[in-house]
Amino acid sequence: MAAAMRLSRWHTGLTATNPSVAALVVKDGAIVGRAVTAPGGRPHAETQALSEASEKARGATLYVTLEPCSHHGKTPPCADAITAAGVARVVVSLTDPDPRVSGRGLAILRDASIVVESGVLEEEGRRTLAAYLMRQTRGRPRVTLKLAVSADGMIGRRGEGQVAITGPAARAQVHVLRAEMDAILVGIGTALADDPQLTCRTPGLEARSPLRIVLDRRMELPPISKLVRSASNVPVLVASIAGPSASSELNARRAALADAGVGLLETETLSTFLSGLAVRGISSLLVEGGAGVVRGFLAAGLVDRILLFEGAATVGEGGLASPLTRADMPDGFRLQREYAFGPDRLFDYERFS
Ligand code: AOF
Ligand code: ZN
Repeated sequence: MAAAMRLSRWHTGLTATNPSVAALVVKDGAIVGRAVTAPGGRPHAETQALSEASEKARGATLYVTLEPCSHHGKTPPCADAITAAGVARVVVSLTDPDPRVSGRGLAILRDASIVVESGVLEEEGRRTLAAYLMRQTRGRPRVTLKLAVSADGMIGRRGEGQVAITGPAARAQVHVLRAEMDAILVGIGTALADDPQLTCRTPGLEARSPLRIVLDRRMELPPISKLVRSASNVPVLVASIAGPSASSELNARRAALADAGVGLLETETLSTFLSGLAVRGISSLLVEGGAGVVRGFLAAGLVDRILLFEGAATVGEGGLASPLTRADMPDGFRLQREYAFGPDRLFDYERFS
């Protein structure tokens, strides 16, 4: 199961609207089939692992990180495929909270006289599939806040675009983080000041860029911005929360963005915005700033994880104070892990409440 968990993480961020599930078929102590949910979500892990195992699946044990599905979706139920293949025993980490499954997958297997064990490495399963579980049980994505704070507590300099707070190793880590996410978000202030691309540029992982979202009440994202110009390659969504009432200018900007291939989402609150993302199958969201957006998510209690990079560099004169430092973490957040990237450090906090 530990090996399956590692495999599950391989495709994290690539399988929306599905979770990244892994399956291993083991026969006489050897792995004879091995698979993870395919990019885009289908085929599911089990059917691929079973087809690799072929005849060897008969009498074998199947390890799978999530309960096999029981519903007829875009593919037939995995539980039926497992039964048909003659698997003798199935070991599962988590039961599936999807209301279409939710215990029915395990019941199909037991009814076919397959030995079923579930709850194996359940804690690790919860961590591995945390984003999917959040979307299924709370109807919103799991929100991770990422901040880079200088040694003197600043996140940038007034009137300047991107200011180097951390070095190349920490920045490379941010790109890997983007690859694991379904979506990434910045506010319009940051989009205008920095003209960012928000893609994953880690060599070999370029195809794993998440959906890029700009919170932009008045839909002011310029058609000449890097984001809009690349929207046909990597999708962009402009989201307006409690935007102004319709005007001809607003309509013109809305039409220009839509013409450029940018998706539009208009909602009334941060919370309905997040449920709108969940409906679109987004399970994980990385919030990268700026300060106003960070404060908004924190004030609404809609942050689950905080990744705080502490840079060795100082900003000095004209610095913009960080909305958050290690000294003033909101209630409920606990430090889980700590890393060093060259001279910079990363503190990983998770919310427990
Ligand atoms: C599995 N194995 O590898 C995955 C599963 O849209 P569909 O038909 O693909 O169904 C999506 C649901 O399938 C999803 O909500 C979850 O319950 C399950 N994901 N199930 O047996 C897999 N990725
Ligand atoms: Zn399935």
